[in-house]
Amino acid sequence: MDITSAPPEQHHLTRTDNLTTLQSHILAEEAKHPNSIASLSWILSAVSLSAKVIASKIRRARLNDVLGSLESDNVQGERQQKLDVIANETLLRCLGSRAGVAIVASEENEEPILLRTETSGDRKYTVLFDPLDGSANLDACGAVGTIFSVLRHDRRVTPVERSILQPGTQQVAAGYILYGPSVVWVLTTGFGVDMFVLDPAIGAFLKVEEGIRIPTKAKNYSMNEGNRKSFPEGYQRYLEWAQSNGYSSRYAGAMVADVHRVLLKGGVFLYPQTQKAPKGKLRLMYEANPMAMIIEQAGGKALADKQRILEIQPEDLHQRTSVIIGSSEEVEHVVAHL
Ligand code: AHM
Ligand code: MG
Repeated sequence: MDITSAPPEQHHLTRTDNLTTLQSHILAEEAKHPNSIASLSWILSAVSLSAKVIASKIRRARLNDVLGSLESDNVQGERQQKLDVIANETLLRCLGSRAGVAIVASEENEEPILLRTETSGDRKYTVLFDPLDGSANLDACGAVGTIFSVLRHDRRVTPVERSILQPGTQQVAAGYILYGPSVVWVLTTGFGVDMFVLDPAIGAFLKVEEGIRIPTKAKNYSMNEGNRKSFPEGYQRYLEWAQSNGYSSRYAGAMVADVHRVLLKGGVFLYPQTQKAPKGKLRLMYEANPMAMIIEQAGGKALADKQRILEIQPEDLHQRTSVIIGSSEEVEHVVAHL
């Protein structure tokens, strides 16, 4: 959009022509939450700051020699990339200073970090995140992302760690940042889904689309077919059916990139149970739940086999789940074969 090039009489500014930063959008969203206070805005602004820092570190990763893995595994038993640790620390440092954050929990930390307790009348939140999803793509300059979920902190629940274990329906906000050819932020606070792109020239996320609706159908599926032989039979039947019906396969190997494509173009993203990951590979609380909230808010569906992901009662912070996320008709096609 170049509002300087057209002569004034040709300007017909509509609402989406206006320049809206993420910051001003967040403030407007907060006003829609009757019981929220400014702390939610401050939390989202901390995530925004983290995203800018992480984006710039990723861009310079090869130059600064921070590609490749460390000699350590994370709590999931997965080899950590150097940038996993850098992204995690960035989020912890940015969120740590915000008074509205009671607890942070990350894929990279076994235990949640208790920052401060709530005093009465002072609402606080728990922020969960996967700091760098799909980080195995980094060495090959592939897309990666950050996924986050915000829950209300209920100080009446003890022990405090248990207060985190809320179903996805309780999320106050959820989103992801995709570090691809451009840096894209997709956000919901429960009133639809909006999209922002980082303008590196001014260092701000600008709104490019609001009220995104996922196409109801599209002949695309996104899954790691290398695992096909160890999928439960229903998923194997679905693949047979899709391949006999002219479906295309698209798989980036980073959930953020794959779900983003499904959100904009339609289709279905799947990660079923496999022999190696009998409960599924993806984490419920900071991968599946935020993505499920976004896709549902955009009019799609998000299931774990036949159960709605957002209704699963978590028993463990790092619990895994199978995932079927996408266009409502495409999710139904999968379920019909289970
Ligand atoms: P990560 O959070 O450790 O990066 O793992 C999650 C990633 C997802 O982004 C992606 O969908 C999936 O793992 C890819 O797994 P696979 O290599 O088994 O296809
Ligand atoms: Mg991940």
